[in-house]
Amino acid sequence: MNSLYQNIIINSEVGKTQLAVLIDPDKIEIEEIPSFIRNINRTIATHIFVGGSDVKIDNLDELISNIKLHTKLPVILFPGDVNQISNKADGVLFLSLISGRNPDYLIGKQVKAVERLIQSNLEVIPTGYILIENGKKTSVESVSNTSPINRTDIELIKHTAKAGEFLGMKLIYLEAGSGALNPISAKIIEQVKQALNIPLIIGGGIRSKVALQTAVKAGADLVVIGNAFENDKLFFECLLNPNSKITTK
Ligand code: 1GP
Repeated sequence: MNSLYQNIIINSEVGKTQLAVLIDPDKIEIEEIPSFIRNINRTIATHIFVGGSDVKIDNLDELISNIKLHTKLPVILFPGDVNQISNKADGVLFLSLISGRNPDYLIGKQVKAVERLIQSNLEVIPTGYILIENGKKTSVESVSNTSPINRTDIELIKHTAKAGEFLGMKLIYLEAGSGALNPISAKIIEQVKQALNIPLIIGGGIRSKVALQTAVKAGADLVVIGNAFENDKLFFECLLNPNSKITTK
């Protein structure tokens, strides 16, 4: 069986749009999971990400088990901290915040996570995480106490992403921040994608099908959407998959 990472690459090569729905455990009740996930199953979503920058959840295992009861989509952790690791998921983005200069978020928390990861069956995917300024302070910025890269400094964004690749990271994630006013621009995506030989994830502030398509057209291999699904229970309707069956499991 292919790994999660191999599947991301294969899907990219065949030009399949990859969409991850981000679930923030603090913003959803366990009782809401079945209907939420059934709706997601009807969309073009290919992944479910679980995490957030200031999650204080203690029932992560239960939440993820519940998600997995209702979908076959891979569940990947997008942890904001060491306590957001659950062996119930399929994989984890092993993030290093390479746009920042806070050693805790570059390597400190990663070292603390190792014990849990060794004991898990999670597929660990090393990911260079790059925060880009979008006109408003984001929670990643506050929690990590780091400055984002200015969106006009495309050279620095490109070089940071490429440095991540040279360091051996398998994915680069360009983050405008949850609820960002503006998503990462097509210009940034195009230029970073051109410089990279590894898949590119784009997230933050994407709240329409057009914005998703713009990111994909510019070169995003995988797009992450969180808030749009949380704020509008009918958002999934604009991303319906014509081939999906009503029940998928
Ligand atoms: C946040 O990139 C993700 O880390 C998703 O952002 O919630 O704005 O879609 P939104």
